[in-house]
Amino acid sequence: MIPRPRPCALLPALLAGALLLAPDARSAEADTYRLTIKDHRFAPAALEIPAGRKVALVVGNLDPTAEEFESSELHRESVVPGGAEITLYIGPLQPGRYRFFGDFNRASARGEIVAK
Ligand SMILES: [Cu+2]
Repeated sequence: MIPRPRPCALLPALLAGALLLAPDARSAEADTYRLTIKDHRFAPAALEIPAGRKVALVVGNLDPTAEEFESSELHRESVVPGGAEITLYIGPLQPGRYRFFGDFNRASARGEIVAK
């Protein structure tokens, strides 16, 4: 049995915040980096981005089922519907590794942002 995806209680507040911030967050200067979800895994599992810069992170979900991109270290939690993609803005980050996972498939969907 696959448990029905259930977003964390925090999600509505985060979504509301994202909507309020959306116009301001669409910075034309942010470079874009991509993550893909397929078979409940993230690719690449380690994504390198420049430290000290805000970047756009496009998360595309090739699976037919929804996934939730979640990272307490990046303070992000967003549902990615099946067959869809979302754009998150992260950074500027200190150099380091920031883990993330798919909250609906925690066993397989894991990765990290490597800021250099
Ligand atoms: Cu979650």
